[in-house]
Amino acid sequence: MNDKAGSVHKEKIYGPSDYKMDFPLPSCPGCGSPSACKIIVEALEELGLIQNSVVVIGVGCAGMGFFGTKMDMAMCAHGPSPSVAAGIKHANYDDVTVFTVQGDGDCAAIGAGYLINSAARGDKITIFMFNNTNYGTTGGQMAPTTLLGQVTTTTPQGRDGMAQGYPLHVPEILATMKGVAYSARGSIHNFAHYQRTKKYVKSALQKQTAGIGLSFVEILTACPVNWRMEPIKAIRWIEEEVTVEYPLGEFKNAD
Ligand SMILES: Cc1ncc(C[n+]2csc(CCOP(=O)(O)OP(=O)(O)O)c2C)c(N)n1
Ligand code: SF4
Repeated sequence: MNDKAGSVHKEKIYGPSDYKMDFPLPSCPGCGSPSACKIIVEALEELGLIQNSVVVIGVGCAGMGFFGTKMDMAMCAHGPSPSVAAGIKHANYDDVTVFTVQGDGDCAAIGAGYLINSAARGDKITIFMFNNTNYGTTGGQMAPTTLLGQVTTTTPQGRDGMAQGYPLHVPEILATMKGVAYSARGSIHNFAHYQRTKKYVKSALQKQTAGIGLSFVEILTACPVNWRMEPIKAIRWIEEEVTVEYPLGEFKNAD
């Protein structure tokens, strides 16, 4: 880009990746999950960690972007990804960067026990939870993260706190735990947030390298199909509604 003084300012935003394959992803149009996976791949490449990383994905849409990479991967049952990741980390201790990519249902509902105990142990792993406010893969049922008033296939009248409980704020909860070194929530609904979230992802991975404790990043992602919205409207909905319930930022950054 030419600035007014006529000098040329070029900043590399991102380039082709050695780790991405030309692979047709099974995600729906406008889905946020592949972009969130891409942030993680970019962060690993920029930190020089990707050659020695293992991704652990649960069952769901969230981690499917990693099928389009050449990375070492373990896919495990719905819920226990943190325990599988901790096992891989213990077996290869300092040498490998191990992280999970989980949906909000996987991580915060069926996997909540695994998550909390991994955090309590201070496992030296990183957990990425994609919050699309519903169970995407199985047709849009209510998740712990579903907004109050949000219509899902299991809350056709909208989620009612008195009847179905209240939205769960996972990084805020984890930030209170001693075993957790880093906890943040980012979004990718515009480019500024994409870049900010990439910083959170990098900070989380660096905490693991430093061996300080468990690191966690929630990433808000769009699920236009189950939200019954056009992709552009889904992006606006994240800005106007989802970030109100789920504020963005770092909740813990321990040395
Ligand atoms: C033990 C077990 N229970 C239930 C399922 C069915 N199941 C597959 S994916 C899924 C929901 C996934 O939702 P989420 O974790 O939020 O991820 P998303 O698809 O939205 O990324 C469920 C319930 C399963 N595969 N295994
Ligand atoms: S169902 Fe939702 S989360 Fe799953 S691929 Fe489609 S848009 Fe993405």
